[in-house]
Amino acid sequence: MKTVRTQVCIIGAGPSGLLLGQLLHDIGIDTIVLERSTRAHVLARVRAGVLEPGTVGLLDQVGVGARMHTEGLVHDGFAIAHDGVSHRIDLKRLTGGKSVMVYGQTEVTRDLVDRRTATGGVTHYEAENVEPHGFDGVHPFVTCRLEGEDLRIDCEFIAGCDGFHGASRRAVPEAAIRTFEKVYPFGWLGILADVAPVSHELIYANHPRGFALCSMRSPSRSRYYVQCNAGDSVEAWSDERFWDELRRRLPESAADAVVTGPSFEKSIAPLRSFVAEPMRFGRLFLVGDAAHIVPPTGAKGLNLAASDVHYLFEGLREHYRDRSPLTLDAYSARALDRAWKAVRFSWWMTMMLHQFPDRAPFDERIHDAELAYTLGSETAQAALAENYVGLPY
Ligand code: FAS
Ligand code: PHB
Repeated sequence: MKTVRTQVCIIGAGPSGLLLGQLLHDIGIDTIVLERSTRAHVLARVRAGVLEPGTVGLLDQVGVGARMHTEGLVHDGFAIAHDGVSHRIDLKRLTGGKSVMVYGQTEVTRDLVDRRTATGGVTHYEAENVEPHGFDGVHPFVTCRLEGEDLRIDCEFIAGCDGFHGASRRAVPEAAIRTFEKVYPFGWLGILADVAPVSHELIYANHPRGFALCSMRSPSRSRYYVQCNAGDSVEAWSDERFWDELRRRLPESAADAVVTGPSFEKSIAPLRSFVAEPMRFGRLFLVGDAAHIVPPTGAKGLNLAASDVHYLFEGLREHYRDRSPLTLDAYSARALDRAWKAVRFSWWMTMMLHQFPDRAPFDERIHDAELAYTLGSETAQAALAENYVGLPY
């Protein structure tokens, strides 16, 4: 078996892996990224759309902010539609000047892939049977199969950036890890269409027929979602059915303004909340979706991955620069503290804005009161805004 060596082996070339790899590369720490899929598959993923200021700052830090600041859309607020009325949440005023950046995860990933290539970072795509080993000792290594050859990568640390279905969390002994999960009884059916967005800001709609979200990728490309049944299939949703259902769930003025057109991407995402504790196992660190999943209602998934990367990067930089273990030792607690607050916010937004078919009458009234209080209270909206733009790192 061929053996190579690096300082940090990163499993997964999604946003977590690529952002961590670039941060480390930029301070001279050697990394190898192993990705199961093809580069084209990674770049074809649609997924998230809203970046917190903290995420924007990290992308600037690794030199991939130019296209984001040119093509991205700065949003100072968004609307919550309920009972035919649209209520604007003024993020900028309620947070003392913070905004969010609307810039698709697809573009973030492309920018990071291009940056890694330009700076000579090593990424192996189509790596098969990737497995972390020896991370409970001081000589961890990763094995995989690359172009038909078995490869061993000796390293000092392993970053498990391989998402919810990756190999890293699976490699942890069952007795060493504790997981928490809530599966929601519905999914999000999302489309992309090259039509002008219905509004210049996002609209989160709560309607008796179900949740809907009006988002975008540019002034000429819209991203829409409707809540659908958990077992629904994309085949059951023609464009016509989608546009009709979306308009039924929006206030009349918005529904009348929807520009329809052919979708070129249509997919259903299941919704779950999931957290694995701890996020460190000796020399293996779980990062991003490998450690936690949130329903996309709060636009937290990608942004949580970014704050995990920030904490892990700080720890690795201190290890290599100052030979101190303190920040690495604090990684799991710091990341989980912020993650659980984002899991709570995403759960709260999901409970408040979706229809739950079997909700008990008492819970229905509590839901109505939650929404009425939030839409009627400046204090409640300030708390919502603080979480939406992202809690401090
Ligand atoms: P990712 O899953 O993005 O990346 C993990 C990478 O590891 C992938 O490239 C995968 O191919 C690779 N990998 C997996 N197993 C491997 C193995 N064994 N060996 C090597 N590589 C392996 N977030 C939002 O904020 N808003 C949204 O609207 C939203 N929509 C989403 C829709 C879907 C269908 C999904 C799945 C997620 C969505 N998310 C959304 C969350 C999403 O954006 C994630 O939070 C984000 O991709 C996290 O990035 P990573 O941690 O890098 O994980
Ligand atoms: C998106 O544009 O894909 C998006 C925006 C906000 C969310 C979820 C998804 O909360």
